[in-house]
Amino acid sequence: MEVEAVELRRVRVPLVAPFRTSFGVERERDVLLVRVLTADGEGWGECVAMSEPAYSAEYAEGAHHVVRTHLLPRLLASAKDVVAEDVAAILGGVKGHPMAKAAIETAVLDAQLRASGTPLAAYLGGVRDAVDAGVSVGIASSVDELLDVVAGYLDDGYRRVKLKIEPGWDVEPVRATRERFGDELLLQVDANGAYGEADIPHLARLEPFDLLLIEQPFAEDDLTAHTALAAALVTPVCLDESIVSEASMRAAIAMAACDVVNIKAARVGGHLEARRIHDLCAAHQIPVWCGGMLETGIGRAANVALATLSNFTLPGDLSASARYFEEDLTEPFVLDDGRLRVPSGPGIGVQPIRDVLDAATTSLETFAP
Ligand code: OSB
Ligand code: MG
Repeated sequence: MEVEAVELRRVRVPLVAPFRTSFGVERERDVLLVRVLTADGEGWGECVAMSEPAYSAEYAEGAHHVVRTHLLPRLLASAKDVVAEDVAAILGGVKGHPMAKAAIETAVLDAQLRASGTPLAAYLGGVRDAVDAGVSVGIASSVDELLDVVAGYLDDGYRRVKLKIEPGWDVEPVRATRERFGDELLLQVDANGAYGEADIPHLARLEPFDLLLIEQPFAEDDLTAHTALAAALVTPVCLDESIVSEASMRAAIAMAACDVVNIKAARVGGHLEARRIHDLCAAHQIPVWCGGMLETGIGRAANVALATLSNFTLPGDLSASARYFEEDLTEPFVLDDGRLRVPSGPGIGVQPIRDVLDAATTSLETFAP
């Protein structure tokens, strides 16, 4: 496939409500979109890096810079004949920046799959046409407020609830949620690395609440603490930030640092590496689920396609567009009996709505080989 041009577009989309985690508050999404243009058409990728380097080292402005200055020149030097399967190698001279690289790989893959008429889910080897929708619930200002928010999501039909936790907001909100909504609720928590190994006895106080998992309690680079927690608890330990590649997944398995994995394609450099991690986990009987980064419909479509792979056996952080935005950049994803339908069109299977996209755009640059 020949790449004729690449557009970099920044968009700003307000969230319907602030999203508070142990690492900060997000009020809007500042998103970098990559659009690859070829003779046959186009392809889209969403860079999920957030405005601050607080979830991981990447952030929107930095990702924009590294894409413009270091990644696109490499891609465009190979523009005459590029396929998605080669993008990681083409960009490999640049260390790190998986979210920036993933946005480019996805845009190339989308263009390639649109040209061949192949849906992304089919290309990846997906086995379902709808995926269970879970919802990630931010830290609230009171337990009563949290319970109201969770009740609203359960009325919407969400099949699983994840509570964001941090020291001072953990046992009480979890206990209250379990007591109010009962034993049947699929409930899990995510600390985004807010605890230390010394907190293991405290985290053990979550054991009575029958959580599906505890996600990333400790720092990204602290696998040994996760190993210690996994050995101490019955509740499964899940890694998010720590898994940045297939190699880091192998290390986590060798160290018995997790029982479950949250796979985000963007965190590991793209869908191809994400599929290798999925396959490795399947071979080790480690269930996985699809995480999210408050994506617009463009990134959401790509996430939903990934979640169709067979070992994605737990509900993902895959919510309807309305959970995030008043107006999404694409036709909204909606809940259908607590599930999201997998787009059936070629590539990611969704298209930005031109007027909405233009109204949200804060900058636009075009690059040619
Ligand atoms: O840790 O899973 C996370 C959002 C932004 C950054 C990190 C995380 C999250 C979420 C929300 O939990 C997932 C979503 O609904 O997109
Ligand atoms: Mg997480």
